[in-house]
Amino acid sequence: MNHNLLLQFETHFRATPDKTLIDTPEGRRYSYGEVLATSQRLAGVLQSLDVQPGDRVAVQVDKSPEAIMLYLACLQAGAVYLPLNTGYTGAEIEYFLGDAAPQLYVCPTEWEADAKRFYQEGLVVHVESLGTTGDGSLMERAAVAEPMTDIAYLEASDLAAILYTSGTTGRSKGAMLSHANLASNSRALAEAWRFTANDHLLHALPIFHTHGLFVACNIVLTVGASMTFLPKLDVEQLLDLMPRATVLMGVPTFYTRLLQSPRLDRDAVASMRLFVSGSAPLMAETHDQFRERTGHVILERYGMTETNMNTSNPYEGERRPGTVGFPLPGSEVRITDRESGAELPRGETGLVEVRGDNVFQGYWQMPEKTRSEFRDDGFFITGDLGLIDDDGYLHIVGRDKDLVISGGYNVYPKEVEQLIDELPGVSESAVFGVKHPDLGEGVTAVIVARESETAPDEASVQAALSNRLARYKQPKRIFTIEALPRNVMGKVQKNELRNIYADLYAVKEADETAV
Ligand code: MLC
Ligand code: AMP
Repeated sequence: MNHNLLLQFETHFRATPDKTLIDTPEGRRYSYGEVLATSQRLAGVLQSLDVQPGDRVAVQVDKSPEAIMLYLACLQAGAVYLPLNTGYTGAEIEYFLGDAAPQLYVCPTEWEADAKRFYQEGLVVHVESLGTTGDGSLMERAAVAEPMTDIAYLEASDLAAILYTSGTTGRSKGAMLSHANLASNSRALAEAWRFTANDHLLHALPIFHTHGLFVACNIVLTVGASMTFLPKLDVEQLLDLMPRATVLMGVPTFYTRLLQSPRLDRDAVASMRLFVSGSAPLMAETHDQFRERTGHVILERYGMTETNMNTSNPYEGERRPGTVGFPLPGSEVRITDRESGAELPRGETGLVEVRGDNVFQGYWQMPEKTRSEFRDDGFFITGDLGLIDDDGYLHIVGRDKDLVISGGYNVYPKEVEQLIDELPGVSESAVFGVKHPDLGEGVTAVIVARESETAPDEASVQAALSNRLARYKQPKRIFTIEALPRNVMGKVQKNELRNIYADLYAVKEADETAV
């Protein structure tokens, strides 16, 4: 049997070729038939560039319908789609390309001349460009390419995608997701959230992460629904488009920002049947305010790049604020003791572990790391801390991993600390998250000067990091302190730092502005 994920979408391409699959706020519209034809030509381009099944195709482009067609082309050709955040800077990109050794790197049109150096440096075999309006060298090639018509024959464990997630050791890890991982999870979600071909999704998330690419797009493609692609979150635009839509998926920042608009009321959401939140904790307060304003109870779910979606609050039944619901069909969740690894009874807090068809194949070229994050019985240790209550709802209560989630993007402090520590005059540093009204957590740093030297000031640290880290990873505020708080074991006490700076980003009552 061919396990290619594309087969899960294929019936809709054939059955409803005239139906709109993707449209854009400026009125561009792509039917299922058009998407199929273009993606088949793009698959033909991949073949002409000698992209073989299993080869990586690194795609670092701005959001566009054509980027989704390229994703579909990779599935068809059996290539491994490797999306990269456009915010990544030179050194970050070089690491990903060096690690994944892609056959092809696709970048925005305006980067193409510069990106040729990756080819010259031997990091990739081909460099092509893709713009947001159907432009770029890749589309020029597609216009004259011979379409690929067959679909690569694949095993369930063959890779569909590699998504890089930053690591606690500072080195990013490529999470390998198979065709069966993605296919099973989108089927489970479509069923759990009652998706049908009549749904229309408002899509304002980036498409280089699990949430915007797999959760959102794969569900739409699985049921033959349609979606509007917004380039990024723009609350007023979202509200303008809402009367045409039935579902919105967002990170918690989407909902806190929507609540700031006086236009958000019951009339504005009259056509909507579902609001989904995930990627970071949704505050119970946001949940309650949203229900009061709109009558809708946001459905919160829990997932990870490595595992796709694990749990969800119920579509029918109580959606409990502050919880992430129950395991999805095909997924198992257990809570274990951090020290002994033994499973804990309901109500007790421990490590969240998951197992199921949704769980990834391991980290690209990191077998040791992969082994250390799995139990012998196949459960994956998420690094999240949680408990299962008496009614079976999972609560995520914290993280065992040193991680900051800012506006739904993960920032691993180690990666930032390593760069700060290299700066002249810096002895050591600590990076941590502080409650932020818009982003959930704001990345914050403290530095300690070398003995009898002066530490660089905030602006110089920010300037030094600006070309080395994506913007969202850069600390919003940086302070110099005498010494890092440590426990008797010498471990830096980030909780203490979080407490000291707890009100740093609090909205000031007087002027209502956030830092
Ligand atoms: C943008 N900026 C951020 C940021 N996003 N800074 C910190 N954290 C963020 N998340 C910076 C920009 O670089 C810019 O800096 C300034 O903030 C304003 O940029 P913007 O482009 O106007 O920001 P905006 O569009 O408002 O973006 C905020 C956001 C966006 C929250 C809407 O970040 C977003 O869409 N996040 C979703 C991330 C996501 O999809 N996560 C899912 C991962 S998958 P300057 O200085 O240049 O002005 C996953 C698994 C799962 O976690 O369970 O889903
Ligand atoms: P990522 O590595 O970007 O996929 O981020 C995954 C992490 O996001 C998880 O391990 C959790 O820490 C966090 N996360 C995702 N969804 C939720 C949620 N609903 N509530 C709390 N944390 C979440």
